[in-house]
Amino acid sequence: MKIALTIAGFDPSGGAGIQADIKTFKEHGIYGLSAPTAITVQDSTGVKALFPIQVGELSEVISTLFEDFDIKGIKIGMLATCENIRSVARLLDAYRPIHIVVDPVFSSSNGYPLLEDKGVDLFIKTILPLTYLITPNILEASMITGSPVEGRKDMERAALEIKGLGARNVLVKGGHLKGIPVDILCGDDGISCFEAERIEKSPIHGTGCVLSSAITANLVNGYPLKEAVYRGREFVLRSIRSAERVGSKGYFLI
Ligand code: PXL
Repeated sequence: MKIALTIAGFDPSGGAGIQADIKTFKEHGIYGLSAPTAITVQDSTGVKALFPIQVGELSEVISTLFEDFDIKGIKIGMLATCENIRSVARLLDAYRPIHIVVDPVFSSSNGYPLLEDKGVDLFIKTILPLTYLITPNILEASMITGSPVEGRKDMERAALEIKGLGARNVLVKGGHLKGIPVDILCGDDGISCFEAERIEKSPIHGTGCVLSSAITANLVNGYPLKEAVYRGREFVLRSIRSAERVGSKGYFLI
């Protein structure tokens, strides 16, 4: 059985975070392990509060899993604190799994901060250079590069710049821009564009988590990067199509 690990936040509504990742791994035939970085309090309208896990607890969970399981891929989502970032970077450096896919989660869809203030700079210095693939949306890409990302040309420039900061491959997601959703992949052989139809299901929660864990699963299943990204995006589109308003008030949940 192939095994992947998610290091991310716990979303009790199940649309994002480690539960979305585990469900996605399972749908790809992958056995999923998880290390929670924080407990969020949220319902279908978004995040209300965040309680980070103690850093010692997080590192003990991760190192215990690494000692036992043959982990072929890791998806990293919300890290919540600088201490968690330092600890995860140290552990990744020590164990060096092959596929590290990072969704740089800085805030929730409803605007709640999911990483403490100084975390972005530390993330850029420590986690980003360890990643095989990083998957920022336009807001995250602009926070990483320090300049606005407002169209396709900006996305290409940001992708190249983030690769220059040490990420092996970069997928800048353009879903928040108007028009046909385009994602830009910058890898060793240059830039590729992925286009898709827009499915009107809004507001929706969890798409970023599902995309990064689906790509992780595809890489673990042996697909080369572009194919893994293509299949990951198709999986998210199918998930969006079948998403429902599970709660009584807010988001469509995947
Ligand atoms: O979509 C960002 C995100 C990631 N991880 C967890 C979340 C959220 C947004 O709410 O709760 C656990």
